[in-house]
Amino acid sequence: MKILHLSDSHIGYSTYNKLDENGYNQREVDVQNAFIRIIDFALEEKPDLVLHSGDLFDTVRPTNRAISFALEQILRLSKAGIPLLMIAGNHEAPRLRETGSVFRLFEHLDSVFPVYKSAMESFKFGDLLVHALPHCMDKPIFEKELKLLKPDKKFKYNIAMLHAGVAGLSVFKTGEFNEQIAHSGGLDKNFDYIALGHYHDHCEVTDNAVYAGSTERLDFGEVGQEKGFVIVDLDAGNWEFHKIETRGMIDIGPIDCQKMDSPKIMEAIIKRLDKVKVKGMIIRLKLVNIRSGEYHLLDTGNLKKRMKDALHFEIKVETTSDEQAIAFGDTVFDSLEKEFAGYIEERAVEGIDKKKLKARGMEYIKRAGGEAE
Ligand SMILES: [Mn+2]
Repeated sequence: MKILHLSDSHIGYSTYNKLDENGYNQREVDVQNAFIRIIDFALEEKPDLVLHSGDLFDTVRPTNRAISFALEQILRLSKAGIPLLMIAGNHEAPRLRETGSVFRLFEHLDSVFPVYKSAMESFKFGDLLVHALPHCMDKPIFEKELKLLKPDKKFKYNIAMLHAGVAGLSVFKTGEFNEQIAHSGGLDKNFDYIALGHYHDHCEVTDNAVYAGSTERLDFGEVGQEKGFVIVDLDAGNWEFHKIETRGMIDIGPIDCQKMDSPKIMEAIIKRLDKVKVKGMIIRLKLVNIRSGEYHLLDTGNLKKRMKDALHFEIKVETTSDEQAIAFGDTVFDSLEKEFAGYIEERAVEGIDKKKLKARGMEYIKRAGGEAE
């Protein structure tokens, strides 16, 4: 039996300002193309089952375009008679019950099995039993359901699937506010395979537990990571990662500017930029220990011109005292928390306790975080 395991496709994700020839956000299209490549592979290789370990969509309420794209691609699998079992991840799990889950739509398709109800469900595929645990909002429920992930000896093969961070000798997590963490000791060694989702860097966590990784790079934290999916051969008892083609992302530097004036810094930057391929790439240049006076003297117009064929170019500056991100073409903001804290700091609000206002604001930001549009 052959299983195709993929995860964290984040359909609907978009960033930067570049549009493709049809007027769609280029990164949104890139994310879609990565998904199409994997469905193409599935149709060609015809695995017995496809597993998607969560975060099929980037948000709780995907756009109509994101939903129709996913539907179209999943229908291709369904029509080919290749079963798809998918669990909801933290990105598509609604915090409020009345929001409902977009996964419900997929219940109407033949041989598509969406799992999204904060409970473990198991599914038979011939000799194989798959125990699927979607993301659960409540930690106690997650922990209770996690304990139900046990192989059933009546079946020749058992697979577990979950969307969570794993903590053990190493820790695999994203730091998102609503993530769930499983202890690696709690993952049963007797499963033939544990299909993990959530952590975006493909890796083997224990002998039998594997993160497929995300199918495209969603931010510079994923620079240098290979993207793709895993083919599991249950009869042979092994698995193999298949890399797919994705858009290039380069992190240049850091260039230490401590002992340089602006002409010297410019020279160092151009030397580095000349060495990289620019066309269609996502590029970040890091400057550290730069005095803000020197930074403002840099000929950024020249840099912008040099990098005009890049899909995105930004300069990340770490001045000697604080850190700020500066982008060309796009505006790059810090996290909402940081932006808000900075705003409160620099405003004098008469008659109001700044500390209290900051604490209250942070609370609202945290609360709103789970229902991001
Ligand atoms: Mn994810």
